[in-house]
Amino acid sequence: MTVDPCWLGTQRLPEVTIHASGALAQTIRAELRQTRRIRNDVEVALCTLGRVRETPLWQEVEAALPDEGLGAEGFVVARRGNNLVVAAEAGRGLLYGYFYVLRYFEWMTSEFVVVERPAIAIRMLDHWDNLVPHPRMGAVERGYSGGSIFFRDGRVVADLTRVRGYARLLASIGINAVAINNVNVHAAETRLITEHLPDVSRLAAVFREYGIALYLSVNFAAPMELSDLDTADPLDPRVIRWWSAAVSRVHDVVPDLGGFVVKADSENRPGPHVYDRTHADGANLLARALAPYGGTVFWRCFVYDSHQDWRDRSTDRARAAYDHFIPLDGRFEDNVVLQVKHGPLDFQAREPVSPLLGELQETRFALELQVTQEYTGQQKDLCYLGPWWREILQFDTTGAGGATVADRTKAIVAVSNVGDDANWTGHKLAQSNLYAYGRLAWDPSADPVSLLHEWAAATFAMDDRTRSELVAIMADSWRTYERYTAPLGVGFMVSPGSHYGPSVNGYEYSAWGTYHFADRNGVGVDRTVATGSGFTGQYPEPLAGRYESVYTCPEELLLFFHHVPYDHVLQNGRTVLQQIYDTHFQGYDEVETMLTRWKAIADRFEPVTRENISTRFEGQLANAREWRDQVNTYFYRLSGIPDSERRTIYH
Ligand code: GCW
Repeated sequence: MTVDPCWLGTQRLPEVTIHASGALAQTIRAELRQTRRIRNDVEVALCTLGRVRETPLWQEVEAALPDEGLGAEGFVVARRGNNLVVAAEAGRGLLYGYFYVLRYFEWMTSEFVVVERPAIAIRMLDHWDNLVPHPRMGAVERGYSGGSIFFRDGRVVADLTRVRGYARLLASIGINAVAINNVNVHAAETRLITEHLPDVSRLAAVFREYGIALYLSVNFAAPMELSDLDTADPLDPRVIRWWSAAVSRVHDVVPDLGGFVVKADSENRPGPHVYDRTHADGANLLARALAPYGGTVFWRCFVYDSHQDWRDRSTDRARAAYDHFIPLDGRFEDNVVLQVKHGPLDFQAREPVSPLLGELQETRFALELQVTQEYTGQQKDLCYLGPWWREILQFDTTGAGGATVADRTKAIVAVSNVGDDANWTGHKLAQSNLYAYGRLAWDPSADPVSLLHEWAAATFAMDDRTRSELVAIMADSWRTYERYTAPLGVGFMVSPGSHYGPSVNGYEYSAWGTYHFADRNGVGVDRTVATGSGFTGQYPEPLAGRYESVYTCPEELLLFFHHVPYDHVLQNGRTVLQQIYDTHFQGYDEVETMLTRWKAIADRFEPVTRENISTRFEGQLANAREWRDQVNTYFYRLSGIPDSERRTIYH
């Protein structure tokens, strides 16, 4: 199998000299051996600051150093005459500086000096990979790109070439942490911290070469599953001792372990609630065990009642994360990071930003995104998520010109979309989501469309016009996807279980707390303080008031916050029902246009790519058609109100 080099396939550099030592300098040397050369007059030098005077541009570099220093990951790039110098404090900064030059070399033609430092300290990818394929979820839960690149047949793979390839891709976009196994930790994966440790250490060694820290998802009930303890109570001294011994064993083989990721008391996973203890008790147990080694616990806030009775209108899943965690704010150890999904529900194509991200004051937290397209087309449909993530990162959590999510978050995590398919991500163009995630994690102000250009230029050898056309096809695909799926922020009209394709009422009477409440008069979830679940009250003013009123609520979130009659009139003068029809017709038409435009450039791509993308676009068109017609028919039948433009709605 020829493995796709993704965005590391086309770049070229002239000769480079390295004035640095250490493991990561070795990695750069190895990288250079794989990089194609160009003949060029420019002399590139990479150096640590201690040796910057060995380079011709030391004065430029020293003058550019910020007062606070470059930190472990920052770097300076300076260009003058025929010299180009990259300088960093140490290995990781140098590695990122190297990839920066690789990415932009062709454009670095004039004199300049830049200083780069990541905006967010921990930039992580979480894998939902299973050591043993799960009977329903397979090798990778919500994975759409084949099997796991880490595990096969209940073991860590013997040949780590693919893992090394992954580590380079991640380092090239600035990722510095990876959690290798599913947060749903089943029996086999529980043993990653015992019998599989030698293999875990092999994986850690590969990631270490690229400056990436390895994390493990752990099972809160591990003490019971792996020893004869009959409890996992976080305050029980035996449990405390068990975890500290367990962590010490892990550290014997992975001395630089990043830490643990934990999903507890969530979707049937064990946790501290079983013992009437709090999430703080649970997280602190693991945090204290990890502290002597500098490790961190990522404790997920995806906690809600997954056994809800649909008849019960007093419970609102959207409230759950805030209700569970705000009362505990400040009660977590310093090495706990609360991991918060970007929206209050679950990675839908449109949701408001979780109020926890603005309201946690005393506890470190991480924003959690989903690169794997569980609810956004499963890498069958094209859905470039850069614009969505950028919107989330730039969301003003105060509603009044205050701190954005990017300003507040101490870490950023996303569920990986990578599997062992030859092209890593199933849909070739879904590579762009992985790329954009890394780049936005480094620089949350980056423009998502520029990132697409960057990605496309590095991925495909093609002329500027073709590239611009490809970018144009992709740039708005998230909004297209939003249009043909669940309307106006209502979410969860997906097929239960698989989460691909429409099933308008699929979740309406389920236990998962995800309802749209459509009836003959209207649709949407009343989450107001005045008459609904009170979720809007979790936001500070003026956000709370903005969401509370149907007149000021952002329209793309209208049905998330309000139950409105079908004839409610929107700002564009159209009724809600007409808007539902319009967006569904429009979404489908846009997919058709994407396909037509793609066909016009497809023959400029090599056959494997052409075939991959063409097939998926055909599938996307069928999917969009199904969404359009099911959603439109559903609302037409319920309301009896026809489309004002008399387009086809099946009766
Ligand atoms: O969206 C849901 C997914 C589950 C996942 C869960 C989570 C790993 O459907 O498959 O479990 O989120 O984030 O924990």
